[in-house]
Amino acid sequence: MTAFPEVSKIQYEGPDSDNPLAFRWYNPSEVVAGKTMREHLRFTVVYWHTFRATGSDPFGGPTMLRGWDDGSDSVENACRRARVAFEFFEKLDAPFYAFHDRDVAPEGGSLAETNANFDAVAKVLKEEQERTGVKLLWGTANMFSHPRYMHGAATTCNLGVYTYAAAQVKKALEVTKELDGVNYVFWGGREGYQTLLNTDMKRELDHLGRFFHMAVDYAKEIGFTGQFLIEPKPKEPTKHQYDSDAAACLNFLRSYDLTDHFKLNIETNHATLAGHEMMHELEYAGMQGALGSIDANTGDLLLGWDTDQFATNYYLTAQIMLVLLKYGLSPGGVNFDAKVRRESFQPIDLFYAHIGSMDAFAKGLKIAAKIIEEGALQHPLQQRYASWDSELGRRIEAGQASLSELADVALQQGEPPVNESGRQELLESVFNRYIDRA
Ligand code: XUL
Ligand code: CO
Repeated sequence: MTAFPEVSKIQYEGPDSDNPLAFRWYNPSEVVAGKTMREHLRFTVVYWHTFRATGSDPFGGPTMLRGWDDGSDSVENACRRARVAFEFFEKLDAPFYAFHDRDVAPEGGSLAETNANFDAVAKVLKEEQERTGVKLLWGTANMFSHPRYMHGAATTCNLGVYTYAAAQVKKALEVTKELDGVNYVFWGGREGYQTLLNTDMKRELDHLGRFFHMAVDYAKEIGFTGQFLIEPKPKEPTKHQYDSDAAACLNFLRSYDLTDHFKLNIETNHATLAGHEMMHELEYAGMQGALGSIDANTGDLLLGWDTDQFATNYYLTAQIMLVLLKYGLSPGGVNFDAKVRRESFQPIDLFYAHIGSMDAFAKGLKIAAKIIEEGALQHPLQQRYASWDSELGRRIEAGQASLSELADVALQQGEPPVNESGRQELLESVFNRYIDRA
């Protein structure tokens, strides 16, 4: 059986190629900044958008043509879909994939039946991983779609639901381990609130902290050594998501003594919903040693919600790769948490979308590597802070100076010397020059 008969394995053909089923920039074995592109980028296909999105929206039904999927909730359909997914990963030459428990296997009539369904599909996933060499970047539990989670999962007011969520994460951890998952993600879709009139925020956050500790303990118990990740997002579905941005997540992790066990999975569209640039979120996580992985997508600033589009803008991908080269990404990956538009309903569009974004990230990597190699931004940055490289600057940074001492210096020096220009416009042009050249 082949679901994509018109596609053979996507090859690198170089920037001059007009073939939409070839890479123009992503050349997996090409070495950039000391590593191959494959090692740097660790491209990952998401199961939920690519194999479960139907194209339906609040105004209309499904549009996607997916001939291999009979639309049923049977385990048989789920297994067939899994094999198609691996044909796709293989032809795209994507080294990783990621899933929620409920993307890959259907819920059954009871929790025990649901777990059995998950095991049955996991068996196929394992077989396909072994056949193709494609690996699981991360697993996660969907604790937001089912109505039982309407008040939250790990922050619910309902103990029975909390218990159910715990069982779901336990199982998802077991399956992620069984499939050698490199990470395990928590995105708290329903972990937030709509109004404080009915919400005990402190109690909910305490429960969330306990929940994460139990997950960490259980991972240890079963020997799962993958990295735990939290994915920040500020709003949608709830008005106030607890994990609203990188700073909120890190503050939470620190408050509940979890920083040793968790890093962050930063998503572009979530960053912009939080009113930040992706680069800000990456730098904030990176500077604290907490940059784990990225969900690579983009929003539409004119729409302003979580549109999960494929990123094709070199300016964005180069900015992202600048930070990833600085802090590194492994054990994470460039995970395409992105979906084709409702109008892009043909299976071939899945290839066009991924190829386009893989190329954009590969080009971004080359731009960023050149900027770093030539110190194009580093030298102006060093110069800008040069006054701090003095004896006094060093003493302040080392915590050896006092306000009185600084006041004495200020009295002697008089009006501080005028600083150099910030040169933002010049630096933006420098950035563009590298986009042209890479
Ligand atoms: C939701 C989102 C999720 C997470 C995994 O906005 O990004 O798909 O990536 O639960
Ligand atoms: Co995401």
